[in-house]
Amino acid sequence: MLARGITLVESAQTGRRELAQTLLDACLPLSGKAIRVGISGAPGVGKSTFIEAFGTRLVSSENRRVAVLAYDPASERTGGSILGDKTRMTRLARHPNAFVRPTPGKRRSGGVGGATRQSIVLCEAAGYDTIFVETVGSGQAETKVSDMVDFLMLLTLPGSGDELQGVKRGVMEEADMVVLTKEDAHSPKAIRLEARRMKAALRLFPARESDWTPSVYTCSAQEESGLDIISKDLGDYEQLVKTSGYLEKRRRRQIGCWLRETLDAHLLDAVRADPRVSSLLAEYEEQAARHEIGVTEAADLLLKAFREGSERQ
Ligand SMILES: Nc1nc2c(ncn2[C@@H]2O[C@H](COP(=O)(O)OP(=O)(O)OP(=O)(O)O)[C@@H](O)[C@H]2O)c(=O)[nH]1
Ligand SMILES: [Mg+2]
Repeated sequence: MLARGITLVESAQTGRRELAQTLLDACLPLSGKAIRVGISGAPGVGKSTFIEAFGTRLVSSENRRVAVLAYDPASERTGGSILGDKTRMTRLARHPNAFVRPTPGKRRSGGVGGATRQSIVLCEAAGYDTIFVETVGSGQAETKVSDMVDFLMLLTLPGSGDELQGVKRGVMEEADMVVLTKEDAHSPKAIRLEARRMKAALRLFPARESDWTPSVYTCSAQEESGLDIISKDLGDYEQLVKTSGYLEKRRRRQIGCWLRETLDAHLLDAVRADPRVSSLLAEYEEQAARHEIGVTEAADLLLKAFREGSERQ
């Protein structure tokens, strides 16, 4: 049922939008009690394997109910969503207290799925208390996931510290924890060095509004080592932000963000669906290609046509 609900909210067809809205409205009052954890990191760093190991631990020894929303770039080409991440989380997916949902990467926006927020609401209403959102792991828009989660975990590997500029820096600034994974596959020295580097890099950022100081941990998802402290740290964070009121504040801000994004999307849909705009668009495209009209001017004229059309309605 949950999987079907998520498919419904993901479906962009206007006919189903109303039904999706009805479902969401029913689920919203039941949501909000879970801890929402974003897992980001470069492609292949080990995000899915980590979620499999960590999630399995949470369901089997901490009695938690875990839902995973994974965005799988591999299935983008085929449009299929079953292989890829699900095959990497077989153990977790089979557990009665876990739910694993892979979504083809093509539906993503900014490293996460277009309907991630809605899917989180549905998972919470279904009784899951820990939600993992695995990002696609590339692009600067990846930091967008921090607009949807309570806690952002950045996975990294020894030797990847050189690319601390740009994208990774942006994610690091948002990260509430940095985890060096695959420690079984690297020398203890390389791990220590990288951990020191990460700690030094984290110290350069200003203090968090949450008053939380991100730590750097090392683990191996394959050998299931180092997971205890990660779980404890996550619990400490949850406790801190719940008592301080930061969690509520962050979520309130996220709802504002959600509203603005939805408005943008609806506006775009409305403009693109406008028959006047679409007929003029082809015309202006031609003219702009021949340099007979500037792109900015053409866009302004299209908006004007849209406004006039809406006023007459
Ligand atoms: N040795 C070792 N290998 C690991 C570990 N974790 C993951 N791997 C391997 O690293 C590869 C990539 O792991 P994934 O979990 O698929 O990585 P990912 O970040 O989810 O990848 P994408 O979703 O494709 O970006 C796989 O071959 C894993 O078996 C680990 O702790 N130790
Ligand atoms: Mg993955």
